[in-house]
Parts: sequence; structure tokens; C-alpha cells
Amino acid sequence: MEKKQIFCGICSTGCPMDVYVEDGKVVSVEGRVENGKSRGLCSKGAASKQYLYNEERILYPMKRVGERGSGEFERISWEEAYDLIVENLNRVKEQYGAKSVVFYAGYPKWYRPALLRFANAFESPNFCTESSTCFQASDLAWKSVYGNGICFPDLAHTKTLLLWTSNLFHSNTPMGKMYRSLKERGVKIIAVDPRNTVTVKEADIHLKITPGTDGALALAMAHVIIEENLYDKEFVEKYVHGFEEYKNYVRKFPPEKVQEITGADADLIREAARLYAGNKPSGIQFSVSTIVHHINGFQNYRAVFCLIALTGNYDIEGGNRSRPGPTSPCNEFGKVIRYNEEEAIGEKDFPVWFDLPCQEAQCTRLADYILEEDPYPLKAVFAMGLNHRMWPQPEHLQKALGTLDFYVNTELFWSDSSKMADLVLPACTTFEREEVKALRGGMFALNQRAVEPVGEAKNDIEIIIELARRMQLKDKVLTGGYESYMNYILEPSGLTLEDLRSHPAGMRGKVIFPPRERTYEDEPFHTLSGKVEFSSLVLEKYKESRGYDPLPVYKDFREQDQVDRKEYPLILNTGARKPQFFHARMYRLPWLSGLETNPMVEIHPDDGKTYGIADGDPVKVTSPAGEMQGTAVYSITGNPGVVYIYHGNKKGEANNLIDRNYLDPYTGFPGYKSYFCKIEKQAEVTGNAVSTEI
Ligand SMILES: Nc1nc2c(c(=O)[nH]1)N[C@H]1C(S)=C(S)[C@@H](COP(=O)(O)OP(=O)(O)OC[C@H]3O[C@@H](n4cnc5c(=O)[nH]c(N)nc54)[C@H](O)[C@@H]3O)O[C@H]1N2
Ligand SMILES: Nc1nc2c(c(=O)[nH]1)N[C@H]1C(S)=C(S)[C@@H](COP(=O)(O)OP(=O)(O)OC[C@H]3O[C@@H](n4cnc5c(=O)[nH]c(N)nc54)[C@H](O)[C@@H]3O)O[C@H]1N2
Ligand code: SF4
Ligand SMILES: [Mo]
Repeated sequence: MEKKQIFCGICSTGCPMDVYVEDGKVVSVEGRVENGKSRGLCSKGAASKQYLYNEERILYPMKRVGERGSGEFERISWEEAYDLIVENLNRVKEQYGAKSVVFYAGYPKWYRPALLRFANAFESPNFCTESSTCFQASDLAWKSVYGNGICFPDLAHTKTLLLWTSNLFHSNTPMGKMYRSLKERGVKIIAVDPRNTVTVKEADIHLKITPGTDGALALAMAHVIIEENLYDKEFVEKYVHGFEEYKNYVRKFPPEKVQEITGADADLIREAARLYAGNKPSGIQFSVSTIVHHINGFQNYRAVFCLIALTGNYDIEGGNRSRPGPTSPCNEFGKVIRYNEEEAIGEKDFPVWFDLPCQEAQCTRLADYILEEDPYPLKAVFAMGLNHRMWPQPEHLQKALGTLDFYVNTELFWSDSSKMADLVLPACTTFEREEVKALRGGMFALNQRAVEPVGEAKNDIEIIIELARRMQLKDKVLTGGYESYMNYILEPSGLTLEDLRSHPAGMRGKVIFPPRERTYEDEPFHTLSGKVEFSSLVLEKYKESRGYDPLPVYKDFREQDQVDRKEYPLILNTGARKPQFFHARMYRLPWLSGLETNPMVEIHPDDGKTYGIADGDPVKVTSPAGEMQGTAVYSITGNPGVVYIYHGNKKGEANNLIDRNYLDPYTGFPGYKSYFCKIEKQAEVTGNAVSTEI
């Protein structure tokens, strides 16, 4: 048996993994063993043999022969597959223009720079990703205040950590250890979360709010900080634009009023504000996407971000730092650039995406753009990891994809999204491919192949490079071949692919960014005013035309007029991460799906009593957008009035319940975490719910 060292590739955390291989097959995996001790893996990583050898893996390039969506395909060669793609994409480009081809990447991040480069070289402005519903809105909210990319907390030096929503024991398991080490160091922790999670349990203060009310809470904290003169006057005077308007606005949010809005106790809000502003340096640990999964999410997050500048915790040791330490970048890794100036999809609907700027198109409304040929006909989709279940009302997207001239999906699995394609290409997992990993502290490593790919699966970057070559695109980096592309990516680090191949433990790259703080003393903020914008000049531009407010205003999602609350009295919160699931991907792994054989609909026992539903009852959940079935599970972690369901499950899809037009008007993000529903007991489990066992 041979032991190989790789990095788990199921989520972006990339935990180091030891893989035991016998006769060319993985027989077991464990977290990297160092000094006789394993670093451990989460439940998904531990089950990854069932991921690699899943019976739903796509083994060969497959061409559709039956009706769209029927799942009838025939095996073709890679040669034929490449020819088909070149022919179809070029045909659409000639007939309708390059912009009629959409390039799309699902959750995986590692091949995005190459895919974007491919879209650019093809001359389409339409490169988009799953981040139309993920990190991008958080990043835009940050940029609207500070101009640059998000500054993370300097955890090594912070004295107070404001954990604004992250159940990191579930969503970023390795961070759990860091969190415990903070506790041991005596760091004070304030957690904001509607539920008593494993993470929240260890905090000093828990602000237990109703989902989607984060903005009101942040404004109340600002109210206390300003009223009690706890803010950093010098920083605010010198570096903040719009402080007076902001100060007047936050006066409307005294803690007692905000207790009514959020459900968090007014005294605790005061205590948290004093601790965050007083026990400095303080850092805010962000949520990747939870805060922006609401129709008021962008403004809510702006309100949270303003607290950093208000208290002078911006870019200082122990605060939110612009750069955590010495790093050397990879070319284009983490800074994808859109070169094409043509109108991209989503640009008309959500202009701040492009003003702030964001380097990708906004595709939450992709289905409508395809079906309505708005803003222009979209005829082909070249996708890598497209999973329609991530969108609200996913069947609408399936329908739209079914009307395209050409749709190709490169995937690991025969998902329903793959079955809708004209051509399906088999992708590799990290066990089967080479991948550059930029690690902490300026280290680089190469994830090396542990086993040969299943069937004829290929590395996504190799597929892109080969297509670019065959299309004779005018981009030397892409058409120069795989090795040359990988060396280009590595160039700034001073390392080569060969260096990394011969040093499996990794190598240190050149230090390009030495650690700095208070960067604003030397260079203005990258906003229109050159200052931190509590009142955003980019939003100001759209005040008349779109009704955008330059201040981080709070608008309560419950005051919407789209849904009749008498009919749908409960708040629906979907997608709070569970350790064993990853969107739609993990339900096909028996070890993991066995932990929840039927979709769990978490309700508070009080609501159970009100609606005559017992723990374990089969239930139907209905919203104005659709319905799903699952099993009611009593949970006292949240407050009454809110229902929690995870998404991506074929047996009962929570995204069927979210209206595809229920979007944040600034960013186009769906209100996944504050829509409305009702629940009813089912006489028996029907439809796609197959078992009542939990
Ligand atoms: N196991 C697992 N890990 C994952 C993923 C996965 O699918 N599975 N997905 C990854 C992805 S794509 C992302 S974007 C990140 C997301 O990561 P984050 O955005 O950091 O979110 P979570 O850590 O899931 O935090 C969820 C917590 O938010 C609380 N919450 C729900 N609604 C609200 C609200 O309106 N306000 C506040 N303040 N809190 C709220 C929930 O109770 C829950 O405890 O996770 C990543 N990690
Ligand atoms: N209701 C609700 N919906 C949500 C969310 C929520 O909280 N609630 N969260 C949203 C968020 S934050 C996100 S990020 C999205 C995530 O949504 P998705 O992008 O759908 O995420 P995944 O299912 O993890 O990955 C997409 C596909 O990529 C494939 N894949 C994995 N690795 C590779 C690879 O190396 N190559 C190729 N070619 N394919 C690969 C997987 O098999 C999978 O089918 O979902 C969003 N949808
Ligand atoms: S957190 Fe889990 S799924 Fe993500 S890389 Fe680590 S072991 Fe893999
Ligand atoms: Mo995400």
C-alpha cells in the first residue's frame, strides 16, 4: 500500500489529506498525519471514497441522443466532443455574436481563472459563477464602503471578536480549532445568529435575532457607540465621508426599538456595542453569504461593515486588516479580470455590480434572460459544474436550459442538470488531478494525482486549454499548452510547476506583499471620494433612477407586499450549513445521506403545537412559489415563527419554495433566508419523500 499526500477538494478549505492507495485504487483516507497525529477531516472529507467511486460519476464524454432531459446519451470520443464544442460555440458566435455564449462555473474555484480567460479570449462578456448567489454581494457591500476587497480579522491579535454569523464548526470545520484557541487566549466573543448553534454556545454574548434583521442590529450598535462617545473621532473626521448623515440616521435605532425589530435584548445590544468599541482591538469575522441571502442583505451588510471604521478598527493590528501577512500571488488567482466591455447579463438590472466593480456577470436571472432573450439572445452555455438546484425555483432554469441551441456541462456526476445538457464531459476530482494550492504564509504546493482518473475523466484546466488551442483563440497564455499555462499562473511566486512537482510538501514563494497596516495613511481609499463611504457615492448615482439609498438604510423584509402573511405566516430560512452536506452534491454518498434520509423541516415546538404537527410527522411546506415535502423535526435552537430547511435535496427541494423574483434590488441576490411559508401535516408521505426515519 502506498501513502500519497493530497488536499481534499470537496470544499475550498482544502484540508491536507493522506490517501492510501493499493493496486491503483484508493482504499482509505485520513487527515494529514503530522508527528503521529492526524489533523482530521470533516464528515464529507472522511466519506470522500464514496465521492470518488460514486456510481453516478460520469466516465466518458457523452452526447445526448434522446429528448432533452431524458437522460439518453451515447459515448463519444474526446476528439468528437472537442469538435462538437468548437463547431457549436463558433456557430453561435457567427450567428448571434460572442456574447450569446455564456460561460459558467459552479462552486469550484480552482479552474475559474482559466475559464474566465477562455471567455475573454472568446470575446464574451458573460462569464458568471455561483457567486451570483454567494460571496460576491458581501464583497460588493464591503467595496461600497471601503473601496477594496474584504479585510479579514487579524485573529492572532484581536481582543474582541464579533462573529457576525458563522457556524464555523459546520461550514468551515478547520476554523473550529482556531475559534477554540481564541477562547483559550481570553478573547471576548460576541456572536450574532438566530439560533443557538455549537459555535454560538461558546460565545460570551449571543445576539439572537430574527433572520434578515442584521441591519437594524448594526445600526443600534452604532447608535450606542455614537451616543456614548465610544467612536474613533479622529479616524472618522479624517477618513469618513457622510458621517453626519449616518449619525442622524442611526439616531432612529435606539436598542429598545431594535429589540422589537430583531428580538435581541436591548441591554445585550448595549453590552455588545460597548465591548466591541471598548475592548480593542476588535475584529469582525464575516459570513460568506448568509447576511446577503435576503432582499435587504446588501444594505444590512453595509451597516455591519461601517462599525469597523466607526470604532477605528480598520487596518490595525488585531482589527480587520487589509493584508494578513506575507503572501505572493498566483497570476490571476483570486483576481479574475473581465476585459470585455460589452453589456453583460445582469448589468441593466443590477448596475452596482459593474460600478463597484465586480468582475463577473450577474446570473441569478439567467433563466429569464434565456427565455425572454433579454437583453439579447443567449444561445449557448458552456458550463463547468452547473447545478440548477442552487437557483430559486430551479425547474425554471431547467426549462430555459432546455431551449438553448447548445448546452455543455463538465461535471463529476450525472446530476439532473447534466442530464439536461447536449453534451456532458467527465471532470476529475482532486484525487485524480494536479492542482496548484496557494497555502497560508506564502507557501505553495501541488496537489498531486493519487490515482488515475476514473474512465476518461479530465482536469478542467486541460479541457479549457485544449479547446482554446483548437479554436485558435488569440491568447498565447491559453494556447501555449497546459505546462506553459500552469507556469504562467505561478510566475509571480518565482516558482515553476517542476519545482512543485519535485517538492510535494510545498515551497515558499517570493514575498511580494510585506505585512502592512494603516495603508490609508499612504494611499486614499479606492472609493469615489477617496474616503470610507458611510454614504456611498456609487449608490447616490442611482438615487433618482432606481431609488437606491446611499446610506446603509434598514428596510424590514416583513414589510414587503408580495406575499399574503395571513396565508404564509412563517419565515422560511433555507441553507444554514450542515456539516455532512454540500449543496446538492453529497446526497449521493450513502454514509452522508444516511444521516438524514428524508429532508428535515426544522420547526419550533410552539409552532408544531399551533399547526398540529408532531415531531417526526411528514409535512408539506408551501410558499407562493411552490411546495416540498419532508419530515418535521422539533428544534429549540431557533425562535418560534421560523422554519429551517437545507437545500439541494431531490427528495424535497427547498429551492422550489423560493420565488425567483424575490431578490435584493441592489445585488440580485435571492431572499433564500427570509421568505415565507406555511406547513401542513401530511396523512402519509407522498411524492418524492420516501421515508420518515431520521
Ligand atoms: N458543510 C458545509 N459547509 C459549507 C457549505 C456547505 O454547503 N456545507 N457551503 C459553503 C458555502 S458555498 C458558503 S457561501 C459558506 C456559508 O458560510 P457562512 O455564510 O459563513 O454561513 P454559515 O457558517 O453556514 O452560517 C450559518 C449560520 O447563520 C445563521 N443565520 C441564518 N440566517 C441568518 C440571518 O439572517 N442573520 C444572521 N445573523 N444569521 C443567520 C444560521 O442559524 C447558521 O447558524 O459555507 C461554506 N461551507
Ligand atoms: N436555498 C438556498 N440555495 C442556495 C444557498 C442557500 O444558502 N440556500 N446557497 C447558495 C450558495 S452560497 C452557493 S455557493 C450555491 C452553490 O451552488 P453550486 O454551485 O450548485 O454548488 P455545488 O453543488 O457545491 O457545486 C456545483 C457542481 O460542481 C460540481 N463539481 C465539483 N467539483 C468539480 C470540479 O472539479 N470540476 C467540475 N467541472 N465540476 C465540479 C459538483 O459535482 C456540483 O454538481 O448555492 C446557492 N444556493
Ligand atoms: S472541510 Fe471537509 S470537505 Fe472541506 S476540504 Fe476539509 S475535509 Fe474536505
Ligand atoms: Mo456559497
